[in-house]
Amino acid sequence: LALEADLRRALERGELLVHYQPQVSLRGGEVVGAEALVRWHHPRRGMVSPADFIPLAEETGLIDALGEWVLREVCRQQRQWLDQGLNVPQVGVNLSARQFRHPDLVGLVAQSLREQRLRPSLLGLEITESAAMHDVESAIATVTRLRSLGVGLSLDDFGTGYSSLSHLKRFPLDHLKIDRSFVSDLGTDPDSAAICNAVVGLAHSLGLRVVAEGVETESQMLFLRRQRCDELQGYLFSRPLPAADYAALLACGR
Ligand code: G
Ligand code: G
Ligand code: MN
Ligand code: NA
Repeated sequence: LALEADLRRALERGELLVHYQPQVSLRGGEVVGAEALVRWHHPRRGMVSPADFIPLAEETGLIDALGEWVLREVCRQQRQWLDQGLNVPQVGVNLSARQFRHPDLVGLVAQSLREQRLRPSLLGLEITESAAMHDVESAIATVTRLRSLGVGLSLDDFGTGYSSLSHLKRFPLDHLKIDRSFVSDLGTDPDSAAICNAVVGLAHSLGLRVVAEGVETESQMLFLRRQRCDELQGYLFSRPLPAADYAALLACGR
């Protein structure tokens, strides 16, 4: 497959980059974090969406090298911003199911932090609900080891998998991210409103903060604020931004 060979070379050729989507507090409106989202600037195809190449990378095993690159790149970038005097919040990195099961994940995360002398709380990791619930006992063990490094841990795409509450409360997480499918249906589907409401209540009862993803409209934002959701991420506030634009946003918010 042409795309697979291309992706293999993309890493070496520096065609991958990371965009940063800000997350803002629903109370004060300040930027409290960001999600790192990888982008591939292909020399002929133009921008290739991660929705197209992440699944390919998972199937072929390239995700290990790609994921390692993203992790290192985010740590390098956070260090550079710190050295420039920017007051940076945590950046969350997505882990695919295969990365999450990798036997040396904890070592890689620890090494990436150490290399850049980065405070662990400046890095977050997002694991999907389905990856977490696949092999629950070993997933809890992995999250517990990651957490003891001091990094943030979010459960991503929450509401789309099948978390049992008794399992959920054994994961030492700090954020739940409400899947954007529920947010986008807020105005039209009463079930989605009920689900958002239930997720916020559940998260708070477990001591977790809630991020709503994919917030695009003012009315979604107002609804989520009334429901006491903590943070929002979505086009309403900002698209994922190139690193320089995200840094400029942080700088003007100081
Ligand atoms: O930006 P969006 O189109 O940006 O991303 C599409 C999908 O790709 C999302 O499900 C997102 O979680 C995933 N994704 C984006 N960046 C990364 C990454 O660095 N690693 C992994 N594993 N998934 C990512
Ligand atoms: O699977 P994950 O939750 O990591 O994916 C994040 C995805 O959501 C990325 O593809 C990102 O570009 C996308 N995204 C972020 N904000 C919005 C939004 O407001 N609307 C839509 N439709 N997608 C969004
Ligand atoms: Mn995510
Ligand atoms: Na998500």
